[in-house]
Amino acid sequence: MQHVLVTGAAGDIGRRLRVLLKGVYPHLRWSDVRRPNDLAAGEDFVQAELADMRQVEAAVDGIEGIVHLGGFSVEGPWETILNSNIIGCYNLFEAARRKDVERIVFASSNHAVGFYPRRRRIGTHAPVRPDSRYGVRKAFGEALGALYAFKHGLRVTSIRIGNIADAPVDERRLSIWIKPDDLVQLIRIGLEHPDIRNEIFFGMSDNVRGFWDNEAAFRFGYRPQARSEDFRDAALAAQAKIPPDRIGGHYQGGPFCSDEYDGDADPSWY
Ligand code: 15L
Repeated sequence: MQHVLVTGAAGDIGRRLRVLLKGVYPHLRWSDVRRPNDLAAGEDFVQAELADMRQVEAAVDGIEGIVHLGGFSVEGPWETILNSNIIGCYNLFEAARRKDVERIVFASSNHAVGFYPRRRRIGTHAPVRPDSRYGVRKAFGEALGALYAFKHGLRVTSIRIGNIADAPVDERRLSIWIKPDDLVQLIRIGLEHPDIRNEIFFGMSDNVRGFWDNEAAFRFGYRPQARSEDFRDAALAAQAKIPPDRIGGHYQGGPFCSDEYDGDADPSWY
């Protein structure tokens, strides 16, 4: 793997990867709708609006592997999700096909399955249960991944990222936290492992409270180095200051589930 494009370069994960992927691949290209303000001289950057197919094609030209972080990274109005995330994600996969890109690592999210209760441990065979329009767009990206893998021969890895941060910041994050270095390990499996066709991994570190069975990632050699439990006391102390949330506290997706919630079911049924 020589030529790698990372979209969403100006976002939080993009900024972290600009440090952590340095020197890992001979040619790294970064892309975003706006130029990161700390771009170093000599860094290859292509400005691209994901909703514009011609700009996306220019960004992927000459690239072998893509890490697709781009798009709106939390819940948002439908028009925003539709343009930058649904149309944008389609453009990215379709441009990759047209330009003979070999691999895509798609940054999916825990919010594609956020409406599973925390007490249930799920694997990647559980049907999606998005908790937001944002979660729906992540499920859509995973579906595109399967289409382009099986119909067009791309090698696709979707990583359902929990919460990337230097440390888990509350009780829910003790279950879903991923240290940036562990995410790099998963990304590298997606870009390099010879047996990838279309895989879904959970993006979490070694978390004893994890909601997910990450068997697929382990099968491909993932060995997370960080343990969320090392931060337990601070995370639980922070949790004690957060007001209780009947719906968000029940489901894996937390506040993404309670936001705009007007269901009338007793959440304990699900
Ligand atoms: C996500 O997918 C978001 O991008 C991030 O901002 C966090 O909210 C994270 O999920 C989370 O669930 O903590």
